[in-house]
Amino acid sequence: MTAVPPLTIRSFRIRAVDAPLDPPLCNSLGRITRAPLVIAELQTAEGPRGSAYVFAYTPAALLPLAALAHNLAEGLVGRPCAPQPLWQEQQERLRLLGTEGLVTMAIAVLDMAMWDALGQAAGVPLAVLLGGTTDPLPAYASLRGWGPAMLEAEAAAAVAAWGARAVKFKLGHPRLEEDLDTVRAVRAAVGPDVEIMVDYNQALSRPEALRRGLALQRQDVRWIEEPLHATDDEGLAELSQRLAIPVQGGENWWGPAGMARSLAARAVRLCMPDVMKMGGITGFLRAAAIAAAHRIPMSSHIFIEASAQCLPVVPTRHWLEHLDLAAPLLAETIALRDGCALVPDRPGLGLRWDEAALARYAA
Ligand code: SMN
Ligand code: MG
Repeated sequence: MTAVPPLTIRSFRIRAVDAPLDPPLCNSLGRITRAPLVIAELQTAEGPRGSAYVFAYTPAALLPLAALAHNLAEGLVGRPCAPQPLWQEQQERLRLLGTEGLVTMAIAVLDMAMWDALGQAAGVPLAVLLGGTTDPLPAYASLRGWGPAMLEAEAAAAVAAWGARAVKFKLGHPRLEEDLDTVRAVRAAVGPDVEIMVDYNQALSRPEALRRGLALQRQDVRWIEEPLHATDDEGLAELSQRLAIPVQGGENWWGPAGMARSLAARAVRLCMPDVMKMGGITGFLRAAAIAAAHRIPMSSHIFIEASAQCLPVVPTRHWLEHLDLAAPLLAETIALRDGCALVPDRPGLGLRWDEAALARYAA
């Protein structure tokens, strides 16, 4: 039994950094070249510290998100480091403002830092504190490129480097034939035994999603992700019924309640809630219970460090998405071997910051 002494929140330090994304992340909307991240560092009165990061998506949201996290953190000073009741309390207190968007993202970074501190205090990885193990997790390579030439090289490199047994990449070219050419090129590069998943990032209309889905299901593609706008549950449900290929989604659901609404509507057959948009570890654990109740396989979305600590206790665990956003800021990144991510054997979330890099990319 791991003994965790009670911890009290003494202070939070909030930092904004603008890290390079190299290579850039491409999709049908363009190229993302920077990762604007907000980092929270918690100091407890008893000594243990915790830290975590969230992704602001666009530089325009970076400083507002940092300010919001800072302001919410002020209200936690002096309170017990008890992420579950504090999460619930924030939901109630922010009810009039509403919790979707930046509010949930700010709650998430504080929640994750608190869970990290609990792991640090216990001296065990968060996965162990949550009652799981640190066994290797099946991971897929989430590719950053766009179009056949870039993607076939990137897919082959992931298979060669760490034995990736699945790859995902973005589609949504102007013409269906270009999407199919891309799938065929990646298939030729990885061979018959590697699974292929595709992601439209909400780019299609309802009729076009049906047309492309019907064509893709003849190509041995394992899922079609976010073909429609993330809020179009009705369209997604209809598409899910008409396609043999599973519709995947969830990275844009806000909180467990948002996930519950989409699953009740039968929008998707596979899910991948985002630990940030769920509101942190606390929200992600609730999401796992919802997925289990619906018997829907659950993968993660980016945030590889926090996701790797939570997936071991997800009852319907599916894949860890491997896309390493924070790598330029970390002294050590999650290792990959034989198609799996190795859950770090360090306490808490296992983040080890590179202080020089944090200073270099400070925003
Ligand atoms: C994605 C979205 C936002 C940032 C990185 C990646 C993408 C995915 O939709 O599923 O990986
Ligand atoms: Mg996606």
